[in-house]
Amino acid sequence: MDKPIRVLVAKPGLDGHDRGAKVIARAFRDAGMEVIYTGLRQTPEQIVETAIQEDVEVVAMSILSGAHNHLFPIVVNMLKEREADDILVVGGGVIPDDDIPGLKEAGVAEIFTPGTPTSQAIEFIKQNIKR
Ligand code: B12
Repeated sequence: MDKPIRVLVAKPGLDGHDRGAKVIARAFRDAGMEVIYTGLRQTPEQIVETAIQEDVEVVAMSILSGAHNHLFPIVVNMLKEREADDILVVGGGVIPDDDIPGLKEAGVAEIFTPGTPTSQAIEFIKQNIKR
């Protein structure tokens, strides 16, 4: 049997919007993934360090604060610097459609906005992790 997919659900930024992160963490767990949730108010440095220490295959970031154009590229670039860019980075939260192409260009594999069924994110991860 395939080993379970290890995912870090991460909540960067100073805001307290953690419902989406918790919903997504539960959905990933129910789908058989091993999920580590960082908790609120993590810096990009903390997220990257945890991702490497925990040997995850996916970093799944939830951002509702409006700081997505700032935070996603920092995490993607730090993973590159640490030679951990085999980790798939996906994201979700309140992110305007117009910002999504730029985030993908910056290295975020996919963005899941409010109303998207969690099954879509699960399927995307299964299809796109690098094994
Ligand atoms: C509930 C809520 C709050 C609650 C948060 C409670 C909590 N513990 O989470 C409270 C009342 C605390 C709050 C406060 C504030 N909020 Co508020 N809040 C909301 C609201 C109404 C709903 C968010 C929510 O919980 N949705 C339910 C969850 C389940 O959905 P979700 O997070 O979107 O997640 C889904 C998807 O997006 C996706 N997803 C999310 N993350 C991820 C990650 C991955 C990897 C994947 C795959 C998918 C995924 O999957 C989830 C399930 O479908 C939104 C507006 C909105 N309609 O979204 C505003 C909103 C996010 N808040 C906003 C603001 C401005 C604030 C305040 C700054 C207001 C103020 N002036 O005080 C404060 C900040 C306080 C603080 N210190 O954080 C703004 C943000 C603006 C922006 N982004 O530009 C919003 C968008 C409202 C608005 N339209 O202006 N808020």
